[in-house]
Amino acid sequence: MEAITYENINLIKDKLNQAKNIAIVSHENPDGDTIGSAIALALILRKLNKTSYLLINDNMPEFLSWLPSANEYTVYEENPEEVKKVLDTADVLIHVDYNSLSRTGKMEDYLKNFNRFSIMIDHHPSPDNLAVYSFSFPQCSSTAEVLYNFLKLADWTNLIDKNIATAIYVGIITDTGNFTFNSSSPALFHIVAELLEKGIDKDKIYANVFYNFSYDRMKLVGFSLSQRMVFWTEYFTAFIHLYKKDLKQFNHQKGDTENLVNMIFYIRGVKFALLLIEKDGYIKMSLRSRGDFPANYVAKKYFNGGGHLNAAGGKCYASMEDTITKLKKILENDNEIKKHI
Ligand SMILES: [Mn+2]
Repeated sequence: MEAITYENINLIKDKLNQAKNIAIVSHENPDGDTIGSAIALALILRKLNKTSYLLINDNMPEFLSWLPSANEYTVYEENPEEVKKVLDTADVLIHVDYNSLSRTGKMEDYLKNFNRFSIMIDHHPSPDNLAVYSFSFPQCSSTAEVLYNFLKLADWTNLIDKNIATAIYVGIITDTGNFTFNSSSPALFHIVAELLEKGIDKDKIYANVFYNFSYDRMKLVGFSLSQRMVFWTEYFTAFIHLYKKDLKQFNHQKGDTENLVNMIFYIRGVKFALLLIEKDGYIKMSLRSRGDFPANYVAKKYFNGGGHLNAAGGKCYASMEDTITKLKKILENDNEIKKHI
């Protein structure tokens, strides 16, 4: 995988210009960044007279479905044959907001066999070698920010219209909790200024994305905070643990637990926050931290995962109770962690 730079951008542009069909893939369990960035890229490429296809493993949550072209995704779980057909005829494959094919769900095997031109646009650390060229910046807030920089490098920002700017903005605000984390670079705000100049309605976008709970979801949040949250003050650590039966009780829909983990930081003094969700045979974990507490270290060393310093994910192949016991032992005993609490 070779990095896309000022030196080779014209070669990349030539490759894209020669292509007819371009497949753009978002990661599974999609968030606003992978969807917003992929849609923005698809719309840019259409302006360059390319046929661009949006592919994904599974359906997107409701809070993103209002985005322009969101309904154009071909969803592998619904229509695997169509996804295969697109990949068979695509001249170029673009991976958006992931750096490991394991993030593409059941599409992984088909993507693995793709042997034509490919690009990865992403901001996660430690990328796999999954494309011919990569545009990868772990220091960026979001893939949406990385994509904007790619468009700038390619001299294509003039193609950004209000819809494209809206999609990019959604990626930025969803990956930064509306500028509450991972978003301190002046460069990011210069980009936001550019997007505002393209005519985005930032308040309406905020409302579409964040004021979008179902009644059931709001009640699940209340239940999680009042019945399923534990604060270990001595470790500056708090977590929410949800059982399958809890999700069922509140008629859980995809995306309903999104951002729940970040609400824990409303508590004064929390440095490390976790969301534990019971799945078949394992506990799915979202780990968040503040300051220099390394959430990714805990995820990687103990919970089969990884991620950014302040935002990571993992899995524990144990019961809820054993997962919680393991977590407590880590906080008690790990010397790297003890430095931070
Ligand atoms: Mn992202």
